[in-house]
Amino acid sequence: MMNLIKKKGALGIRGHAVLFVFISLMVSVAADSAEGQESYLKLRLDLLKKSYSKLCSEYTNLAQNCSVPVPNCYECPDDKWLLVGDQCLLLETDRNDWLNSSKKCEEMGAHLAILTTTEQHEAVEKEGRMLGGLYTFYWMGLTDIEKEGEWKWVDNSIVKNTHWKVGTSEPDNNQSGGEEGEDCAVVDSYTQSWYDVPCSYLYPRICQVNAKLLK
Ligand SMILES: [Ca+2]
Ligand SMILES: [Ca+2]
Repeated sequence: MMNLIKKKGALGIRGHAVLFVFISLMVSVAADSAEGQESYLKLRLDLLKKSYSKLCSEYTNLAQNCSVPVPNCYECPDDKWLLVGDQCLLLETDRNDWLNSSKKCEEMGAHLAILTTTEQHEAVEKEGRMLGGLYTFYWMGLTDIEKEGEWKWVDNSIVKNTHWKVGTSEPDNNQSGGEEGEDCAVVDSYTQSWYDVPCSYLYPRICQVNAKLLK
């Protein structure tokens, strides 16, 4: 028991150390030149992430001796990815049709995004607004290409909570883009709304992969 208390104390000190590093970071950034800030921030961020991973790992190990529930700690493949819950999302801005977008995600060991939560949509909006650019629509892993009107995610799961654009007839399988209609879905990152569009259109994409559980 004493060992446990000692370990808890040690963790608290480390927590304060991380806070101190964070405050130092903020002060240093204010004093730095604009040119040096980006590389400096990146370096400090890398260090903080390493500290976070280490603390998470230690905390999880410590919690195994206690009866309290502990949130799991996750990490994404690299800094480009957004950690949302236990998933990693990546908004890629080069434009491709749906099939090639799907392949490009697969080449990374990922898949086109399966957006099922409010938290994921909010993360996409935040990142989409930060990226800006001309195209706010991003491919998701959602299609009704096998059977018209039966929308499925790329893992073959049926869509439960939909975010189709409110106040319109989306998904409308509109044929103005071709007789094949609209069998692939995009999310408008700015409004978090879904639209069906022709699969041949060129859009940026969102890839998704399971986050790695830190142990
Ligand atoms: Ca359709
Ligand atoms: Ca449509």
